[in-house]
Amino acid sequence: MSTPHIIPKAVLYYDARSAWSLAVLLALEEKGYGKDEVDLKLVNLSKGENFSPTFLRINPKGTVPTLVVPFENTLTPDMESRYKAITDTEAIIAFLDKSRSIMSHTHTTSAAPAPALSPATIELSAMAKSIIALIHSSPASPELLFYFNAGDSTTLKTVSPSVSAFLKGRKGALEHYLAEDEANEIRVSEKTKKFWLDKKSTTEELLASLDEADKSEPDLSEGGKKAREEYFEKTKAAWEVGLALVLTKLSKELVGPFALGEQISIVDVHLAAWLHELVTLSGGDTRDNGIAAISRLEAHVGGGFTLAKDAVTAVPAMAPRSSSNPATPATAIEPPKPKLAVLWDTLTERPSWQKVFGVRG
Ligand SMILES: N[C@@H](CCC(=O)N[C@@H](CS)C(=O)NCC(=O)O)C(=O)O
Repeated sequence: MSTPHIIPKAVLYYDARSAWSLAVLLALEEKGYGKDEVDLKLVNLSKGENFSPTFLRINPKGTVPTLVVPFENTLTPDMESRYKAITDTEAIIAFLDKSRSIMSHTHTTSAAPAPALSPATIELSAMAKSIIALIHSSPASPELLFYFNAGDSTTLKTVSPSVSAFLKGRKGALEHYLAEDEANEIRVSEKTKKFWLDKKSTTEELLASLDEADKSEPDLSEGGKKAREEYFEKTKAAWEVGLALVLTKLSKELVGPFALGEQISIVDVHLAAWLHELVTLSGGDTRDNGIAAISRLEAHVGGGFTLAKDAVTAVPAMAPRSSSNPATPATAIEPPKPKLAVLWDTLTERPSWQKVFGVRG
């Protein structure tokens, strides 16, 4: 009797509050992966689970998303490691794109189509690389924009509880791991210990900048006043300076209606997750239409920031029937919109968006 051939599954470590994790979930949907192909494992960042010794053995950077994939043709017991971890969103999405195609015989029950999401020409590939690099650059970081997301005291009161709770959860976890190490309950390398100490000090710095965030201006101590001013300055630098430049550059690079033109590509799954996060941080909603979502984002960036309204879309409108025009719909030109508004409307219509972010109402 032959032993059943068990093929190990890929494992995606993710957090549903992490923008880049959601980009990978969108990619899984767009590529038509079945539930039997990838196991999803939650790593709760707000509880510092990404710093656990177990997770750091998988990804020493302690970041999600992380995709652990079995090596091909290495299902022999003598292999030291039969898995490899892909720890970068761009590489994970590229891997998922290549691993499921019409030609591939994967162990799947999914009959969904497997469209190629990577651009086919050199020119489009270069454009894809450039946009992906732009939205993964430091000034575009969803984490930075989450940490520094209030330019006045009223907004600070609203946003600081969730930011503080997140940071306190991380700090607690780091202290716990460091204490376990101190008590010799766990054995970790000097490198890991240093990693924890560095993360703890940056977390504490961020927490200090939110010190007294719940107090009204007149009740602040001198230190509290200074910390608040600095926090507002950092928010301004992040949104009004850094992100504004990224958004302006991005909207010049977009083709429309998708990032690279008429067809969805890998760029769009990165963009969808990133844009969704920015609009959410700006107080917008998944159910907003493109113009509403992007207007919220523009207002939240501050300093009178606006994007060029350079996307002209034609909507079909029924023209009166006549002998020269039997039934052909005429087209009406809508007022020009920012390209990002068109992209938002295009992405929110997709089943992948609705599955990952919730159905549009
Ligand atoms: N360059 C990495 C960044 C991933 C990343 O920073 N992920 C965030 C969540 S969106 C994270 O895991 N942060 C945890 C931490 O830095 O402690 C990528 O593109 O995959």
